[in-house]
Amino acid sequence: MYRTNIRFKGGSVVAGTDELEAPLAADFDATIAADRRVEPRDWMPEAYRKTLIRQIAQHAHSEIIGMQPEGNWILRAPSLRRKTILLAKVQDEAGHGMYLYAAAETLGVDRAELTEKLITSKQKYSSIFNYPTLSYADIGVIGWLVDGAAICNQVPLCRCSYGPYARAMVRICKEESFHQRQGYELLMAMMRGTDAQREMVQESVDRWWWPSLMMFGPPDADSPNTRQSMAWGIKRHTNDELRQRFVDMTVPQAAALGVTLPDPELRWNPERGAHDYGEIDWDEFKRVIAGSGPCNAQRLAHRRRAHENGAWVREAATAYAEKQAARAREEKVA
Ligand code: BYC
Repeated sequence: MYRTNIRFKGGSVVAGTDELEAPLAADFDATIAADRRVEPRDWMPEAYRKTLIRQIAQHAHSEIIGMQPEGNWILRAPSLRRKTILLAKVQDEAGHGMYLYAAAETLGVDRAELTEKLITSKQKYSSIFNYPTLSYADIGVIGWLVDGAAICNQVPLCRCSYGPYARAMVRICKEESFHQRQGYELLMAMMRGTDAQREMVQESVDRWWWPSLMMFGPPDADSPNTRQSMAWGIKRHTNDELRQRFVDMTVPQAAALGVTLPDPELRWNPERGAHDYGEIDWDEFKRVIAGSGPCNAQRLAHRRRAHENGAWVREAATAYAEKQAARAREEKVA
């Protein structure tokens, strides 16, 4: 049973709970407290289900929209080897989207419904994919920084309290790690190349660094969902904790690569045992997630077009399924 009228506060049942459902709610609380997984057939509070649908759908949409900036370079990748690598990566992102839509469907929503919400801007996707890919170095930098940020954010989701999401994340994280390494390898090759190639890498890092930090979401003080999502074991760390982990992980990688991260305030703080970094432009983040980033309109128009162009495939698949079902019924009668 998915739906309930039980009212929850901070993960616990409060007055007004239907007496029949109270034991189910207590079971749910016990599952979360013992750090066990909640499965699709288990009872769950409506707010938990809604939070998961929101996050998993947004995650799935990000994977699908995320194919566009990289897809932009498939035809222009400089060698057959680089083209096949990029093709495989973009195809992996499509796969991630499919695992995630399938995980969302276990919560009682339909993928078609989620796609409709994406193309009508009722659901979000990651801010990062609203920036353009202007040079081939962007392909390496997306692998290194964007997939790197994704890994920091997503590895803890392998321990998410909702089973289907956690299991989907295990495979996704393995593939994302591979993506990050291919990005770093691409950048190392460019850094060993000409001055022009090195400049191209630096220029790309300058454009992607701050948007990569924004991927982790608003600062903890302005994150309306974190507290409850952590109480439910959906999120395991706050946005700022993960952002800090990413900065600390990336600084030595940048040094090994020979690029400068575009933040004059970035330095090691021995007292905190972590890097301090400059102020993120949260107005830019708000603009981008509100739909006014550099590529929002283009990304959604492209996705809408692809959906419309795919209508005949959906119709044909539905007709085929109906035909198969009718045939199966006839065989049963005979
Ligand atoms: N972009 O209370 P908060 C990938 C929204 S795919 C847009 O902190 P929450 C890849 C947030 O939704 C990367 N919106 O929220 C693919 C909320 O608005 P709503 C995608 C953002 O959910 C292809 C509001 O701001 N990864 O890596 O607790 C190629 C307040 O935020 C963003 C995931 O989706 C943002 N960056 O925490 C390469 C990971 N940040 O929904 C790579 C799964 C926040 O209330 N998701 N918002 O209207 C998460 O871990 C969490 O949802 C977030 C946000 C940390 C992103």
